[in-house]
Amino acid sequence: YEPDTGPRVRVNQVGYLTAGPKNATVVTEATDPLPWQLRNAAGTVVASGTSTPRGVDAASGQNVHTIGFSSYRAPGTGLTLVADGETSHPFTISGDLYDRLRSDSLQFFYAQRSGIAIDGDLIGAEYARPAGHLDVAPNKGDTDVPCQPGVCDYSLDVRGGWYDAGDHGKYVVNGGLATHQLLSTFERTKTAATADGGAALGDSTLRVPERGNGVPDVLDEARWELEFLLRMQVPAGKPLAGMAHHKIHDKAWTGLPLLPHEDPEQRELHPPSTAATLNLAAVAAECARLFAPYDAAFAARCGTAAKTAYAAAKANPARYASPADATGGGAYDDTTVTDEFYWAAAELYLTTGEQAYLTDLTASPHHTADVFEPRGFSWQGVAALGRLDLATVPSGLPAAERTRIRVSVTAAADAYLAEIARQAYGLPMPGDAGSYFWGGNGNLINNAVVLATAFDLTGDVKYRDGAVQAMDYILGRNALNISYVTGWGEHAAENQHSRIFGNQFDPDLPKPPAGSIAGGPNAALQDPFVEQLLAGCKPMFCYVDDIQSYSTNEVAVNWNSALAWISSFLADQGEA
Ligand code: 9MR
Repeated sequence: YEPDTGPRVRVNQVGYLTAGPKNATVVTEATDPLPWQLRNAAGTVVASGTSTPRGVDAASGQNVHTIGFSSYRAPGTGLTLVADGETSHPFTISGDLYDRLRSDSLQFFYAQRSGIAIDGDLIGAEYARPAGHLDVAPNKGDTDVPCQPGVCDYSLDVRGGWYDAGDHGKYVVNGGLATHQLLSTFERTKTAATADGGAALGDSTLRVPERGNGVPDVLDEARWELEFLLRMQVPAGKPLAGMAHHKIHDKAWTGLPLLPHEDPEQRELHPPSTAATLNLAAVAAECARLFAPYDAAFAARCGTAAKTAYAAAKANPARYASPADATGGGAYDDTTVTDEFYWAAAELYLTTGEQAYLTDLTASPHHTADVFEPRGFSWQGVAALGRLDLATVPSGLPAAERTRIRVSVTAAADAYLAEIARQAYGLPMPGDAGSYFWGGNGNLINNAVVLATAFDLTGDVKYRDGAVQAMDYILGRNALNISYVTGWGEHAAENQHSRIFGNQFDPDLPKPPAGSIAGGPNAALQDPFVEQLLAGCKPMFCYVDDIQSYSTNEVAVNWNSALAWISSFLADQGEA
């Protein structure tokens, strides 16, 4: 199988911020520097220079050179870069490149909503569909969902929330991470200088049914999932009260495509877990502080749920989701929950200022450890979320403690910058196969979130430039010459694995909406389609834009939330 990788000059196909870094990669046999030219839409050469040979890139197996044209700052469209007889895909130079990606990436969550009819007038007629998983046949839920046999003797109304990914499951740990990233996208507007007070994330900035209700739309979207997460908590009076059920999904796997309202499978609640409970505690604590100005009653409900969940987790510190519980839905198993304890204590402390949470936080092994992994944070490792919020959200932490925490963020960002400099494709991930795993695009963007936070804390543009370079990789500067975001870039992914966006199998169904990001290359080839097709692939080539490849090409709320956070940050950079 030989993918069509187009021109050998690889650029961010969306483009480059006017005053930002501008880097490209050329695949070539040449070992000596090559001349390059930047051409405008009329074909006139507007800048030129010579490339820097980088040798063979381990992740792609390609001999590559890098091209830097950061000093060129004139806005324009239809620009191309020419080197070694090849002309890149066209791109734009502009200060507002990312404005619409901010809203597109957030809009994805509305399209993923469960328990509500999707309004075509809001996001396009092709995305209209009836409400999924209410008590309308052939659906079996989610208004009255029993546990798996033997797990509990009650049923819960767990309607709503977002479908996790290409399946119809709803998982507390992953939904919680995504909700956190939406809440954090909003919370950043209160602390970051370039967020300009958050006007771009206010009411009526998204196409959601709640627009115009006086609440910022990104909070409305987050609330859709928060209400679901709260419903997953074991009610008072039941065994394990206050814990959160780990997940709810179909009893058996369904095929593709399948619209949510047509899913005939029995829905089941899975056992409560410590990880899910702490995840709920953390996100509900954030809810309590962020919704306070808009809906005091809801904020109070979140605050109570957060405290109850945290106490229940302390009383049940080692209830782990089973890795074997993966029929009809993903396992999302995790047997290390010290990081979830740390994150939850951090959020509860930031919201309440109470000494008890600070005591737990300070006693956590993560409090002084380096919590920033080279390969990024995700649903299984969440200590970084606590650390980033402790660094940015105002609190009563002693000044020296705050400084130490902030220095840990910039130190991590420095390490990601060093990695970017080592990589010929400029990504903030180590260059070996271990960086190419299921959902790795999300982890990579999360490293950009750390870089962006370091910029917010210090104003040092080298960190902002690092975040931009990470997005260059996501949007086309890569071995496959593909943008992993639907609708963004000349050659972009469009067939992501999804039961809803099943266009590749059924032309009556839509493709994923613009702003949907694919999981990305996965060298472990964990689905039968790529196992066959891509056997022996070099890590950066272990991806295919086919609906059948769930291990490389699925949509998911946790990587779209990373995209939303970073797009919002980049949209705020404007002409900076
Ligand atoms: O993102 C998850 C990834 O980290 C795991 O390795 C993988 C296999 O367990 O599962 C991924 O999550 C999937 C989940 O299990 C089911 N819904 C779709 C998710 C995205 O592919």
